[in-house]
Amino acid sequence: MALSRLSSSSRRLDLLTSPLAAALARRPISTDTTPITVETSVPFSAHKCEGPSRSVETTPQELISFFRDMALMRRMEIAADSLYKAKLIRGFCHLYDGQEAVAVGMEAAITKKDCIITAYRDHCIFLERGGTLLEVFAELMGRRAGCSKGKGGSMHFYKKDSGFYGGHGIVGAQVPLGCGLAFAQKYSKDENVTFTLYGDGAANQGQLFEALNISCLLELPAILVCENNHYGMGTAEWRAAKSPAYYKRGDYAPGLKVDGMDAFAVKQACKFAKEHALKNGPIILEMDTYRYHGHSMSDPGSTYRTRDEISGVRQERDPIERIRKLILGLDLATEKELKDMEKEVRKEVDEAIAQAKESPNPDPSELFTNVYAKGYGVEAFGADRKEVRAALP
Ligand SMILES: Cc1ncc(C[n+]2csc(CCOP(=O)(O)OP(=O)(O)O)c2C)c(N)n1
Ligand SMILES: [Mg+2]
Repeated sequence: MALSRLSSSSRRLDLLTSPLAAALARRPISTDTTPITVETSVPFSAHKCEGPSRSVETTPQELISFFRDMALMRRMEIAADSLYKAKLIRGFCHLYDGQEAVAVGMEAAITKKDCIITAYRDHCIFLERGGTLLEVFAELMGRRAGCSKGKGGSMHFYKKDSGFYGGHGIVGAQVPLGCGLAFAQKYSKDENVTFTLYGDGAANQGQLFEALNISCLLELPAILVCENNHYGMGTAEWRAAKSPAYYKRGDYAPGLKVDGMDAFAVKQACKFAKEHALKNGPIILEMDTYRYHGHSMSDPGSTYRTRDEISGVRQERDPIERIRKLILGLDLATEKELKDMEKEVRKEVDEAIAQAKESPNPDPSELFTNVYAKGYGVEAFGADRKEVRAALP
């Protein structure tokens, strides 16, 4: 998605700083599709399948787009944190910084005809599916220009025209829905798949196993993606799961454990999973990832884990820093060029926030629209259920 957003200045990165870069200079990096192979950080662990190769094909164009997309996501989430603290965002708000590689790697392996459905940590998935920063910030601030017209807020982002089905606040509830989307894909023989994202906390719910069972029986193109950030609110995975090896928890369903901080490992795993699911049915991908923020804005995130743990992950496994090192190692851009790109991203975010603030609140007449099925009427009662407060047609 980011390439389409690159401004003309960043499209023409100055590449005349190294021999390889000089050779590449005739082609701007953002359109350079020279094949490059990179290795995943660690091998995949596979359950009931042969995992994919660690060698991943990429291009300078993709490397730069991964860097830029993740930098944009990181900045967007940090800006959301500030807006929340300034009380411009209200209600629930769950941030995704740290987990960005899952969003960009997955998108790089699939098309917009493939579906994605997730829980409440949904801002970055929406962006990667082609949503705009304005739609994000306006929705977060409850403004009309938001992707759900300012009526959904942080947990209810959707983009049906590019296969993004939300944005769900009830833990685990999106899993049977995702399997239903895969059922529709198989029924209409359209050769696409559905990626259903859920957390390590959700991974222990009964509905997941029920949905997986029927999906396996029907050989649906359902890919279950457990984003294992190692905590469900303040509960560490080992306190909630007898076996935290989530990629094996499908028992009869194959699974892969993936370094979810490595966008290329994610891309390789998602490509593999798509091919597998179209031929054989469900597969589980466990993405080993980490959230830097607390669970939600009401959680400082430091009472159930140490500051050393958080800073250790930042230093050793950060998904953006990994890509930065690859770009610098391959001499595709200079440190300054990457810093400039980050500055540009920051400006883009600030501009979107300013625009979102200009957008009005939803009209009061919208209070009951998109809530109840049209034409059935609705009555709303007071808390004591005696006094009828509103009766709509
Ligand atoms: C059915 C249900 N139970 C409890 C909650 C409260 N709740 C919200 S998020 C959450 C933890 C989920 O953790 P995990 O699945 O690991 O996802 P993460 O937040 O780490 O992305 C809980 C218990 C809820 N929203 N829905
Ligand atoms: Mg979790």
